[in-house]
Amino acid sequence: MNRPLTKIAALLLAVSPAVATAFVGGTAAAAAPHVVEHMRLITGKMDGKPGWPKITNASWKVHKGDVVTVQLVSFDDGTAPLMGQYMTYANVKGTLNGKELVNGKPVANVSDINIAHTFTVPGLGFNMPIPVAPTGGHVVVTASFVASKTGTFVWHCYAPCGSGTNGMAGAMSTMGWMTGKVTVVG
Ligand SMILES: [Cu+2]
Repeated sequence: MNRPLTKIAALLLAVSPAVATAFVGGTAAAAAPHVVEHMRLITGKMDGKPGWPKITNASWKVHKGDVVTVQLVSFDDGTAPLMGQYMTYANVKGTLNGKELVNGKPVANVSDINIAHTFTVPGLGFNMPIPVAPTGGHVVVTASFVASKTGTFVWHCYAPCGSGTNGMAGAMSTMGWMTGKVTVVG
């Protein structure tokens, strides 16, 4: 019986070390898989729909237990300071060390006046404030979290970057622009 088991284990190891360890009941705990999600935030001018800033990929899927690093490159040079109850999203929340990297520099918050957007996943307690990019340039924001539970979690931008009287319509309320889904599977 040993031989076939070894063969299957080797095959599983090639596919997924974590699964193989679980299957074989290995003594050494496998390191949590680390995945990187690359996102781009482009302006309405860039995507041909003025007034409609957009985050791509708006939806992605990870596995429970993954250490997920979100790397968002924003080209938006316009600010949209947070208002009222949403001002709390100027603070970084739910990341591995309580911070995010802005162009490689660790910060725990972004001053409200410099906020352009947020990438917020309330169901996972995760929030990345996105500062304004320099005109004609970009800003790179990076933060990591552990996908601790399964489910489909809608993310929102809480900066009023859309249209309408309070900036919460248009892109802000349209799936694929300033809202999307993070799916965590078992
Ligand atoms: Cu936004």
